[in-house]
Amino acid sequence: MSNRLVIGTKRYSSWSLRGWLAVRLAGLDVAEEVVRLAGGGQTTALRAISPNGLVPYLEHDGARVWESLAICDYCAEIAPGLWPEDRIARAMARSVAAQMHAGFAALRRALPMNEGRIGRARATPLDDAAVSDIAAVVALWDDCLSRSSGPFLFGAQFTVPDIMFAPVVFRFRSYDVALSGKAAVYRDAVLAHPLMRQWHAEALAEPAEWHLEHYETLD
Ligand SMILES: N[C@@H](CCC(=O)N[C@@H](CS)C(=O)NCC(=O)O)C(=O)O
Repeated sequence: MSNRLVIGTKRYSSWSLRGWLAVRLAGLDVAEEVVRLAGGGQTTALRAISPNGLVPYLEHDGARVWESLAICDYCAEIAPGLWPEDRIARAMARSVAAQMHAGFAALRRALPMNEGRIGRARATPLDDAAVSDIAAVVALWDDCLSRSSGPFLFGAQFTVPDIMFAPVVFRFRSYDVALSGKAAVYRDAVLAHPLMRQWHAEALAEPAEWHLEHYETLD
């Protein structure tokens, strides 16, 4: 078994971004394999690679790990700073990360990640469920940030909750979702992180043939 992290098209693959951030922050020495996504779960090549037929997927020193949150947890065994040290803060961080992993489906549906799109709001009004998801995310961030020394959700380190929300930050920039106060400062800190900048640059460098019309024409 090789040491590798398999991810999808960087322009669109929000779950891949989470796995990649965890692996990079933990400093795992793995080869990166990017699979061109067909969209809508139609990337048949993935079925022969990962047990859930999805990316991200990690092989590391004999371990096989799939599901982004499991990859975060695996990386945190190697780099414990990926979770807050304090037990009570860690309990909250785990809950926040799990809430993002399991939820906010309406937001994800209405604002799919597209790193080629910057600052263009959806012309079609967002449905109530998406608006309510955005408000819930901002409330959750505000709650964490009110207890955090900043700039991230649980202090100075980029931890798993920040990883889980990183694609949401990209989406808020792409679709020009207005933020203010602590949430806006947090968004800017996440966008300024060197790994976020690297992912964005690499997404823009992908071949134009990889672009999916559905996401590029969303209005
Ligand atoms: N719950 C999974 C979701 C993974 C997922 O949906 N990945 C998408 C890419 S963002 C995928 O592999 N899609 C396959 C496809 O589009 O064919 C996780 O947390 O890793």
